[in-house]
Amino acid sequence: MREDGYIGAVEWAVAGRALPGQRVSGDRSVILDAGGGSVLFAVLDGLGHGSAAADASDRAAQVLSENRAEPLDVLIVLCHRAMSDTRGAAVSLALFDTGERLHWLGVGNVESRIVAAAPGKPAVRATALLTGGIVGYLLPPNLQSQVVPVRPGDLLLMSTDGITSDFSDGIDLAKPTSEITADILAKYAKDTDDALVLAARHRGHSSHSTLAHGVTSATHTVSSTLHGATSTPHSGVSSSPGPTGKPA
Ligand SMILES: [Mn+2]
Repeated sequence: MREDGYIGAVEWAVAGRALPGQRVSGDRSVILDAGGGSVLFAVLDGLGHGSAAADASDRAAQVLSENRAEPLDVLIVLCHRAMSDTRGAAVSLALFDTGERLHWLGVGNVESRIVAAAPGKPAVRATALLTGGIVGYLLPPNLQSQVVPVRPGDLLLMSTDGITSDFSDGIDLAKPTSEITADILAKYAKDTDDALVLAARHRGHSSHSTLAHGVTSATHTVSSTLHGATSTPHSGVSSSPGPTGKPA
């Protein structure tokens, strides 16, 4: 599966595929014009794989589409309520606003990061703080989105755990996002799970694109605490999703 396009000044692309041997992937992406010049991206990984996982992801995609102007924490709660009779899913949201900021919030093991030009080779400038849990089954008690400044050309990458975590090493930022996502899928998809990667970058607002942001934004490391919960929701699924936290 490959898709790409533009919404306003934001260029995006997605590449994904089902677990080898399966027809249906439980991984989904959602790309929405959220109004007022902002663009909302979501990457969803329905628990497990196959059609039941896809049902969970489809439900979340529908809720996001119907409520796209709501704040990110509200969107997670709305998805959670609507998905209570599904397997549940990992859900990560990222919103480019009109002020060259990115808002992001994730529950479960979908990674989001910003890759930016740096001396030598591109570097990961920020990583979304993920909270453990499963949307539709168990939400962490405090959902709070983070805000990171983005400069024109910075690349947002969101990936399900069917993509190995070290994929950002060899990225060529000069390439279109459609080539970047296709390359990542080809080189870093695991044989044991559905896989999906989304890339997006803000091309800048014409009148503001020369404004420089400091490179001092906090670089958050992925931390997956469930705030005290140590149960193992759903069979075999760790409540502390690390790089290998959630089995296929
Ligand atoms: Mn997965």
